[in-house]
Amino acid sequence: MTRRRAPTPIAEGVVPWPEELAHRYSERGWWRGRALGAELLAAADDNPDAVALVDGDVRLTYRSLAARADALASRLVDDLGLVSDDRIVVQLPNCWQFVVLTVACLRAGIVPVMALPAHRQHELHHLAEHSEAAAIAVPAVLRGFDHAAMAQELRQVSQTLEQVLVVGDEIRPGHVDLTALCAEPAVADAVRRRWDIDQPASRSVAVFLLSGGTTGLPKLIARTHDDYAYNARGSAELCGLGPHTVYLGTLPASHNFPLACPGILGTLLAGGRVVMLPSPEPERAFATIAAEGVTVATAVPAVAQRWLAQAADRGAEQLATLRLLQVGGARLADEIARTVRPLLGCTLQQVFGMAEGLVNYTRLDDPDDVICTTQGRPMSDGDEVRIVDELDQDVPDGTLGMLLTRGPYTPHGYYRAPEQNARAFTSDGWYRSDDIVRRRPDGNLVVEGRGKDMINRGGEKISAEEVENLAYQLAPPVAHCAAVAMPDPQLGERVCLYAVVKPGATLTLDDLRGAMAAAGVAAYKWPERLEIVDELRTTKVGKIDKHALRQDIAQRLGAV
Ligand code: OOB
Repeated sequence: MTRRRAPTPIAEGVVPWPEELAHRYSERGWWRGRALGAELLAAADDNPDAVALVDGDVRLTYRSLAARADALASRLVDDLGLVSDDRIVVQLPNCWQFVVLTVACLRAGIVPVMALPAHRQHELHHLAEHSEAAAIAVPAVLRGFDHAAMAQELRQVSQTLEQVLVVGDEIRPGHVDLTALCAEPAVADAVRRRWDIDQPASRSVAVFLLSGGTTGLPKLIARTHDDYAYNARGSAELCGLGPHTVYLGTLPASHNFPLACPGILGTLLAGGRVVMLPSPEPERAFATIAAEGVTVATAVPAVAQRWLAQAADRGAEQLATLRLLQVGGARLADEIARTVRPLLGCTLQQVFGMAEGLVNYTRLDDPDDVICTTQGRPMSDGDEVRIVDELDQDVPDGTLGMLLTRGPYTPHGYYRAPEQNARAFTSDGWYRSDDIVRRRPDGNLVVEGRGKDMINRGGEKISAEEVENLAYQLAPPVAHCAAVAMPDPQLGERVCLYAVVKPGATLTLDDLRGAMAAAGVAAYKWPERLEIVDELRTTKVGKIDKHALRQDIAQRLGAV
């Protein structure tokens, strides 16, 4: 018998699906009414001795992963005082502890807030405050940066953060050694039974993902057990994952793509093996693919391009087991898509997804034309997609328009964000992705641009508004400014800031970047070029003409 703990399954600030849709999603079997942790444990029961997780020398069987996750869930609650629906900001690199912690949270109904390793005080402070997090999990030191010290500072200024969990060799007094907390329990049965009985409600929040963002700071997307389990399971089925699958994600694990599309969670639900690697650097990735017999890998276009260059230079012998390379997060150029099979010897799958829900995939048996020139079609029959003009009127197939979507794994609003929700969702719950797409007669979507004011730096989404706000706050010489995407051969886009400075003042790119560094802003958001101008031209309605600025910088760079 399952005891439901949460008095109300939907936490305050979370926008639920209307009951009528929820009913339909359950009836169709997309929502199974089970906690995601229970689904993962069921997969573990089917394959207890199979290796579930590999990280360097660490290899955990499904039995061990399940026991450690349940034990960690108990320790988080009993030793650290966390309770169901508490939030924990998770900022870990791709390591085995990330997976054990995520599964533990899913078992205990503690909600991970999926931060990125590149985030710094500025972003993490906001995430911790907005989610009222009780704990944060960080690496001790990563790429020379002392995350434990940063977490300590965050705790000092936070009203809610109590526990700092650290992965690393040296743990400071007052911090918790997460690796020790992930140890196998002496008696696995007892912890297992505890969390089998005491399960989170399936409609409660399983994880908070971060929106790519067009507003000042990232918004939180509450993904429920029902919806996120379907996201991962449906994607795993579509990609043909099974016990034979060896999965390598090269993006940070907390991103929706490597986490659940089908990613780590989809692979585990299918009984496959997940290989954690902290960096997508080609030499090491290729060696890992060879050593572990990786069959499915995920990359953003910028990483895929580096792998293609490596294969062109040195051959692809090490990729003999690789059957599928998923590429998404930003537009992959058709010419590059066409080189994947010849150079890497595997099938390409284009993935056009969003943390807000909807994920489109090209299918494994699609003709080359579809795989190389489209971004695929929705994962589920329950996904509804509309392509509309400025008046929200549907446009015919083949015509460019904005994508609106609704479905069994696309929530109807951001967490605690009524104002943004009024803009980003229609009154009947469709999410406005603001991507400019066209639908081909065969149903596949082609991403042709975007209406939103965002910079997509190799898959890392940067809100132009956030960069502008930071420039105003941190660089006093700035009178007016506009952040725009400048074209880049490696990353697709980088941040360029146009600025008008106050009379007599000066500003250099180094000043600006230095100020952002000092304020603890994640480095991927720092402008990489500064254009000082006399004025910023405006459109007829008085908005800064960003289209003209984008054209201007492309021209200056000789990209058009
Ligand atoms: C993925 O998720 P987010 O939340 O980081 O970013 C979503 C946005 C989309 O709205 C679109 O603007 C862009 O990223 N995008 C693509 C794309 N995939 C994402 N633009 C063009 N072509 C693509 N293939 O990026 C994400 C989430 C799940 C799976 C895959 C990607």
